[in-house]
Amino acid sequence: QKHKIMAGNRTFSMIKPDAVQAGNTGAILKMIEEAGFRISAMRMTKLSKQRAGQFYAVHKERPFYNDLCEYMSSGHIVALILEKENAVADFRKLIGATDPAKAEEGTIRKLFAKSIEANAIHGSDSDENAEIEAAFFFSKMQQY
Ligand code: RTP
Ligand code: MG
Repeated sequence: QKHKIMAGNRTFSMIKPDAVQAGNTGAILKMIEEAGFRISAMRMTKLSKQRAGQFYAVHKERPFYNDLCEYMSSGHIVALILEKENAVADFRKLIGATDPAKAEEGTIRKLFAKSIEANAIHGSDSDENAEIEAAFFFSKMQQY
């Protein structure tokens, strides 16, 4: 059904190749739903290295950029649009720190990440980026 999408009430996420490969997709989706997020769009796909590079273009000058693009195109990913009040901040809290060694107990990265790079899941870092990233994977018609 159609309903109003309000800025600030949604985020974009991606279950990354290490987590999909390890068979943790279902467990991660369960944690996301139990934390009160509604899945409003979901798609399993695979990124080419070039497309991974576009998604993470903000990091193109960073030393880890090439490795990151190789890794993000190494297998299937699951793209998600998630709805909840205060979605961006609450979701970053649910996934935990980038480096799983620094992630809090009970966070998705603490439970499922393999390393600072293969860290199981992505979460948008601002409302603006959530909209840009959602549009990267889903047409407007797929966003409800
Ligand atoms: P994300 O964008 O994927 O949600 O992760 P994040 O905000 O927590 O971390 P960010 O700084 O945006 O980095 C993006 C992704 O790059 C990989 N990374 N590798 N080898 C390294 O030192 C390193 N640092 C970051 C991770 O996959 C990270 O999530
Ligand atoms: Mg980031």
